[in-house]
Amino acid sequence: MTRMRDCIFCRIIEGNLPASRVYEDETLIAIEDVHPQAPTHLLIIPRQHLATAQDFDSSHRQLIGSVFLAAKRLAEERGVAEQGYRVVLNCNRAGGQTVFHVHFHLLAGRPMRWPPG
Ligand code: DGP
Repeated sequence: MTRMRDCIFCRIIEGNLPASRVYEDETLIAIEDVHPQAPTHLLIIPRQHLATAQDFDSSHRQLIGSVFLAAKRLAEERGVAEQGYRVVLNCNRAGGQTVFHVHFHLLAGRPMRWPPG
């Protein structure tokens, strides 16, 4: 699978940069966010290097579905499914994206405001 040498998340996926892994399978990993914005803040990261959500195409349908099923399971494991959680994808700069390897935030453990900032 394509890896980007200068990509933080590719390095974490390869095991060359430490991270607290909470889940992994053949298509994705989930880690604790290093700057948590909620009591539960996990990052669900596809193993395949895609810079942004704009790189998704129809070949990624199964991958995208796997992300949401992983989010559901992780929320259950964390005991936050019933109280509620949020799954966020930031796309490009104005969307709040800072790491250009596509990833989904799973946030929970506090009330989520709307609209988001
Ligand atoms: P975004 O702004 O959507 O691109 O989110 C990037 C997130 O990645 C941000 O919440 C902080 C987190 N992050 C950045 N570098 C690292 C790292 O080296 N390790 C971990 N665990 N999280 C990181």
